[in-house]
Amino acid sequence: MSDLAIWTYDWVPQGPRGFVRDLRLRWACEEAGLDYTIRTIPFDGRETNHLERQPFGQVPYLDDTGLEIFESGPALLHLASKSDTLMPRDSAGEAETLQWTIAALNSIEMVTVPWWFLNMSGDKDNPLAGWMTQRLGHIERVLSERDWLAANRFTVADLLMADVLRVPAVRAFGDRPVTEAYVTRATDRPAFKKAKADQMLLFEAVDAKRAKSA
Ligand SMILES: N[C@@H](CCC(=O)N[C@@H](CS)C(=O)NCC(=O)O)C(=O)O
Repeated sequence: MSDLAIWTYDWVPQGPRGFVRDLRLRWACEEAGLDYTIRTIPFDGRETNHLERQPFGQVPYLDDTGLEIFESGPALLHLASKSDTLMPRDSAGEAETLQWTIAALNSIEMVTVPWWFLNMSGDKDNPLAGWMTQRLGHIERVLSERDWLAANRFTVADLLMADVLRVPAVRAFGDRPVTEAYVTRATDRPAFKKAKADQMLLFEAVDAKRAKSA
């Protein structure tokens, strides 16, 4: 058994399957060839059943031999510290990777997530639409000049940015062919495919168990 444990829910409904953020950490481990195990907490009671490990009642969190980290961003950076596959070791490459990793969270996901919530609520005049168009337009421009965000190669910054941008509603919002090609390029990677398939299998196994005992 590995000393690296990725914690997630034991089950989620169909909707979020393939998008629960433990996938980010699985993907990073797969890219870096790091051994890991998946540990779960009950989905039922999630609001309060693991607050001592994730103060917002969310997943994922990482346990590396007793070192516990919540929030997918720092957990990814911790994994990246273990492998130059995810993070270049030269200072310019590292700085560039860090800046785009934080940009994925703080300049893109900070817009896409609230926009998505309002969109889900059925508001046809989503007040964040203009902000989305502006931020995603900038990403389209940046990606038209390069295949990957930092250091001329795939890094943890691309893993995070692609995971933020691959949300179906975000992909369907406007027409950005360069970003679409980027998301496809990232999610065609075998490490992503394995991470996603494994997440789906975990939840499907619980469905099957529940169906049997019903
Ligand atoms: N900023 C957090 C967000 C985590 C998050 O939104 N997790 C979702 C699953 S992908 C969750 O636990 N949702 C349940 C909830 O918020 O109650 C991170 O990146 O780790």
